[in-house]
Amino acid sequence: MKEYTPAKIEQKWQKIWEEEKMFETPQFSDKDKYYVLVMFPYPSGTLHVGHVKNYVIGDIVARYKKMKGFNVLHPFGYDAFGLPAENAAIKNRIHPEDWTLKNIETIRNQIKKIGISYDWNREIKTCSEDYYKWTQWLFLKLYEKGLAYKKKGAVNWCPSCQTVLANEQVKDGKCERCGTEVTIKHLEQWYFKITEYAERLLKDIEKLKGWPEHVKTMQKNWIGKSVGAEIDFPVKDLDMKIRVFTTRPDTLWGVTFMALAPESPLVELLVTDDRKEGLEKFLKKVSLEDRFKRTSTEAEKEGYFLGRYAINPVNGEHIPIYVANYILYEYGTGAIMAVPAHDQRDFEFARKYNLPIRVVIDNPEKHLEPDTMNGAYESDGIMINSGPFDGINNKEAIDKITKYLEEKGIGKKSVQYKLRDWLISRQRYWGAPIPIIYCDECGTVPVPEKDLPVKLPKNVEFLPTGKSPLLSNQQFINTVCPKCGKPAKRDVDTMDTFVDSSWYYLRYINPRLDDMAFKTEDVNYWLPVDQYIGGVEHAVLHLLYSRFITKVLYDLGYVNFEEPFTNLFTQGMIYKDGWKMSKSKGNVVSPDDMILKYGADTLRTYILFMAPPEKDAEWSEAGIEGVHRFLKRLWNNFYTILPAIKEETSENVLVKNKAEKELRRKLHQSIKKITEDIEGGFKFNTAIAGLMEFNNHLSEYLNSTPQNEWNVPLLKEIGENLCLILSPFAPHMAEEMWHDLGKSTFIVKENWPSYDKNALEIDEITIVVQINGKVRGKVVVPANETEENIKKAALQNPKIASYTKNKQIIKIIFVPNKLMNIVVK
Ligand code: ANZ
Ligand code: ZN
Repeated sequence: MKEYTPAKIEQKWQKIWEEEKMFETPQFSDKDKYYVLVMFPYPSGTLHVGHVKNYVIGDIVARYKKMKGFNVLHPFGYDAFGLPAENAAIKNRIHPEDWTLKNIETIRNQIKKIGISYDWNREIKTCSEDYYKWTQWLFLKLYEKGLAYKKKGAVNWCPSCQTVLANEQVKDGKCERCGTEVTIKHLEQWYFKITEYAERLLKDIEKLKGWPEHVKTMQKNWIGKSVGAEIDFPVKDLDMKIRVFTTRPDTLWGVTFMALAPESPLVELLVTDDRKEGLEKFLKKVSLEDRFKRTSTEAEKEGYFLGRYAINPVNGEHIPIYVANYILYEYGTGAIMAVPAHDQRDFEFARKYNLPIRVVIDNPEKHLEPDTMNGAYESDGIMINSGPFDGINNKEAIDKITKYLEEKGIGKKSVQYKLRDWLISRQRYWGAPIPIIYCDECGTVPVPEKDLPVKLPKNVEFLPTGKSPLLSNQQFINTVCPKCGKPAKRDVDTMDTFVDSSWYYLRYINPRLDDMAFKTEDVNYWLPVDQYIGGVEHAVLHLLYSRFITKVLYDLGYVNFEEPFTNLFTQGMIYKDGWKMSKSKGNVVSPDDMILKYGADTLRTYILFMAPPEKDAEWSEAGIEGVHRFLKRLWNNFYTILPAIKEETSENVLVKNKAEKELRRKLHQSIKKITEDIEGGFKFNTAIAGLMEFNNHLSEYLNSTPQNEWNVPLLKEIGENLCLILSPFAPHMAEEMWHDLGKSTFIVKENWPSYDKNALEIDEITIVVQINGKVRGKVVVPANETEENIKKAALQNPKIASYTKNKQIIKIIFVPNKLMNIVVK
């Protein structure tokens, strides 16, 4: 019998598929389109099996959808700019470009050996000129629309990466990439006005029916919408008002002090002369504190009295004004009305500085007394001490008071978002230059589209110094003004790589187009992406930016859809020895090694069999060996029956006995199960388990049936269908078997099989019988037997009868087709 030699057959079919252009996607077709997209990798080294999981999942979907008759687009590329490449290049004393291109070479070869069905003609690299030219074009489009702007402000600075970071790149006060504590610098930077899209980005989350709930929740929280009111508090003795933002206008009568952010310019204006010196000291102290720690809920609340009072506009009370470390300058108005009785932060502050606490919302269950409270009462209740609003529910009061403030001209309804504008400039080398020129005469001038790309020069000293490396290249900086022709200077910053990846899914549609980023007509045919697959680490950053850019392009009339990704699947990670696979942990498993040892088909099948694909899973050598043995058994079964079925011409399958009927039923049950597992949400592990189970039935049949009694038409039906349902998981092996059957077509061009409903019918079923929850026997009954008759059969069964003898039957629990539990006393 033919031996299973993965190394030989895998290389053979990969070569043939390539020659036959098997996975090239026509731009248009009569078929329905299906766009499968996997998140493209940073080429920052070689791939380990954890990365590969993403691509294998995508490949199952792509191959399956092809067989279901779709025109499938399944492209691949590289997120090739960025800091990892630059840092590694510095470490290895090699140019980032050389380093990146070398890695891309390696990764491409690694992936080709896995047999992923990519259309390699559409491969893109974000670092190539013909790509970043269009990233720069995108920047210009945003600039024209007033959505790209420069401003000076407090920005996140990573001292180790030596560059600014977007808010989204800061996790718990640390650089998302290197873990270094982020500091604050005051710098002039470029931003994209994502805040202008906050409401739409939030509202359209509802449309994302095919996204995991947790990802949608993370986006909602990141956008962070708060509805409340802005209220003006006049300052005593000064002609000035302080505006606050509050989500709780219902607590306005309970305000006992006010607090400003240390960065607020109002602080200097308000402080009385005798308090100036103390203020200096306080501000200095705060400036040394970490901003993220300072404003966290656990942090010690601290403040300083400015010597000044504000007037509560609803009751005329004088309230002291403080500057406090827990107030953020960038949120709301940078100032708050403090209500210690109902806000925990204010409560802690009031206790520390001996400020009054006044309850204005009473707990309906137990009357609140400020002196005995040991924390703020933040729940709902009944309004008290609140003038005309006493006695009503505080929830109701929120709207009423807001209206009241609007009528009196003291305040107005206000909506705030936590989302900040997207800081996109970076003081690093390896990225797309910002296409802007500064001219003494004309000011800020965008580079005209015809002059794109602004090429990233190769000859640059890129060691991080905190300044843009492009500053070191005079040839790059010095240019002429496109408007007036006088000498001018280029912007020396590069764009955040998240700009590159915010639109790459569009470029795959027209990857080689050189006079446009993409064709609207083509993109409108292919998008939105039907299935996006990637890591949950991008739940906010990349996915939010892509949604934003799509909406901008929609508004500009370049695309006719507002959301780029209809369905999103987030895969789990692969662990080894209890740790997430990573080079630094030294626990990576290389796909190349696994392919050498077991073959790509085994690797693919094992990765999917390990666990449900959305779950994290632990790599196990025994596990992959087990899967390899399964494929070998399947192969052996196939080649055992091959000589017989190859000769068989009849398509007419008749089953003559119970064993044949059962085997055919199992086949069609497996087709049904595998189809439903794939369609019904990526249940690849159970689909593979279904294949294994079927293979066991086949072995059983072959072992118990002499060859001259084989039902050959049935085995032929099995042989053909096995190839088809195996093919998304182990495509090389399936293709080899398919061709050995004498087929001249390629399996991915075949139709996915449908199951025969009639074959699924069962004649007899086995019911497990329990007595008081313990299994005591079985009864075999006709498939559609009534519950009553099954009970009778069970109770008459001698073995069961011996357990029920002289006992009282209390009740009988019946699970149809499975189980009967007789409860006795
Ligand atoms: C009075 C009040 C009473 C408040 C009360 C809360 C409870 P979210 O939901 O996060 O939007 N706040 C406003 N601006 C702030 C800033 N820049 N820095 C720190 N805190 C700020 O929170 C809104 C609430 O956070 C606002 O409502 C304000 O405190 C505070 F019983 O006003 B509240
Ligand atoms: Zn000029």
